[in-house]
Amino acid sequence: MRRHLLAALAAGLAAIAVEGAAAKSLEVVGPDGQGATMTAADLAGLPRQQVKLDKRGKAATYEGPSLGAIAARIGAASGKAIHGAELATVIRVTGADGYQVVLGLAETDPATRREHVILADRADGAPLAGDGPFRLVVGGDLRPARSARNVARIEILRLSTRNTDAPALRHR
Ligand SMILES: Nc1nc2c(c(=O)[nH]1)N[C@H]1C(S)=C(S)[C@@H](COP(=O)(O)O)O[C@H]1N2
Ligand SMILES: [Mo]
Repeated sequence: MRRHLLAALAAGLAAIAVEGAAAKSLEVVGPDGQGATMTAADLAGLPRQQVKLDKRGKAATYEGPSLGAIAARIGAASGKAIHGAELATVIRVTGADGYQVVLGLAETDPATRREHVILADRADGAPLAGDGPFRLVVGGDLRPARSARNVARIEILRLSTRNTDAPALRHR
């Protein structure tokens, strides 16, 4: 009897663990519109950074994979390839509640900006609770408005246009 109870408990815990792992995923859309699901395992191999977020005087240290590395993983340009038309490529980060934040791709590139931009999965050493599993944290921001909580989707959008009406403004 006791053994059955333990077996049932173990099965229950395993189910919860699987559910937890599945919930730790997000939708990604690459620059050509190709969609996919990125799991915690996909993110585990990416370079991680720590970034301080100031929440009205209360600072917390967030940690997680670089947003630029995530963007590169789903097909965006990175490093020196971020030039020309790619300077008009943006990343839209959307929370589970529909909250949207847009960053220029170049802003997320560690070779371009000193301050890091991360998709945090930990704060002050612990997994994110209600704000998780993922939270956007933009290093250098003076207030947390761009720090989208409960990130559910990351999209790469190319905004560059070749404006034939204004050839003088055409990028090189
Ligand atoms: N998903 C989501 N993220 C969000 C918001 C929101 O409404 N939805 N509000 C933003 C704003 S305006 C602020 S000031 C901070 C507040 O974060 P805090 O509750 O951790 O202090 O979250 C930001 N992230
Ligand atoms: Mo805010």
